[in-house]
Amino acid sequence: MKHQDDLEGIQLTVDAAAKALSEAKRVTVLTGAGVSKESGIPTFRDAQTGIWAEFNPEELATPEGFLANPPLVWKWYDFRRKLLGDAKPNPGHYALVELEKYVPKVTIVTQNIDGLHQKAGSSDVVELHGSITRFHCFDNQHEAKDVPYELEEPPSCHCGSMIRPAVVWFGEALPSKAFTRGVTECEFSQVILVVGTSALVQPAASLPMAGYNRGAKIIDVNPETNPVTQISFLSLMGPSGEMLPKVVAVLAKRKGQS
Ligand code: BV8
Repeated sequence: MKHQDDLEGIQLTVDAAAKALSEAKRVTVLTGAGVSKESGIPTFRDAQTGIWAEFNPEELATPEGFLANPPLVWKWYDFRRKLLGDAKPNPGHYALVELEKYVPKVTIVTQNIDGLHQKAGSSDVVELHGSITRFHCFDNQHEAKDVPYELEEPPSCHCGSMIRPAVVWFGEALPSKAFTRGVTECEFSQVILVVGTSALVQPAASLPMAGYNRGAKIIDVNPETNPVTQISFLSLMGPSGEMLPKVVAVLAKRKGQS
């Protein structure tokens, strides 16, 4: 029966993923927008709903887009910050926290700007693309605190420059400390979990290969195939909120704890 085979196939893959993780001393988890989907946050490309449907996110999320129309880009981020609202971590985020009980060193390297890994309790989170809940000024990166919602346009910094979200826009370099950490963690991990990313955005998408070239086992967790699938040791083809808890449950049994 096809369905039965599918379930048996998934269980075999889950068991193999748990075995690889049980033998690892160091695991890096590279996450994208898909890991937050089950928290009700649309993925980067799905986010364009309602009045934003006519805009290309890759144009809004640029310094040029911001300078061309500061109120528009400011309101787009306000809309997305409100989408975050009281979004909560989902079972996928929590499974990555529990993973820390069974693997000596777990590092989350995320492309997400929603802060949900930290909210769930992951102890080591590297933010490659910054955070939608932090702000600094455009010209001098002066930090701005307590920025209210519902402003019609970006507020000004004490230095006179416009305030912007502390995220990395297209065409902007990633924070060198964060990216270097991401590369190092991947290069020294025995297993790299790649969770919920279309693996299209560079240089974040190059991280799994950095580990693969050093012999890391790549485990892909995504309902769809993506560029990482072809270098994956295993592919868990399903939602991370379902797949990750299954893997960690088997890992817990293997480690004799529940
Ligand atoms: C750089 C913050 C150079 C902002 C983001 C032309 C001009 C300029 C640059 C370029 C160019 N061509 C290429 C580039 C490079 C560019 C790039 O990669 N472009 C892509 C589009 C080709 N990269 C850059 O510009 C980077 N900077 O190159 O600088 C430089 C160097 C030195 C000095 C100066 C400059 C900066 C890239 C960072 C951009 N900022 N975010 C914001 O969010 O507003 S990227 C943004 O998009 C997200 O952070 C995320 O990284 C990305 C979306 O990717 P995903 O997270 O993967 O989300 P996506 O929706 O794509 O996929 C979701 C996946 O989840 C899917 O696979 C789906 O199947 C899966 N899924 C769905 N449900 C579930 C699930 N998985 C699991 N469970 C589920 N339930």
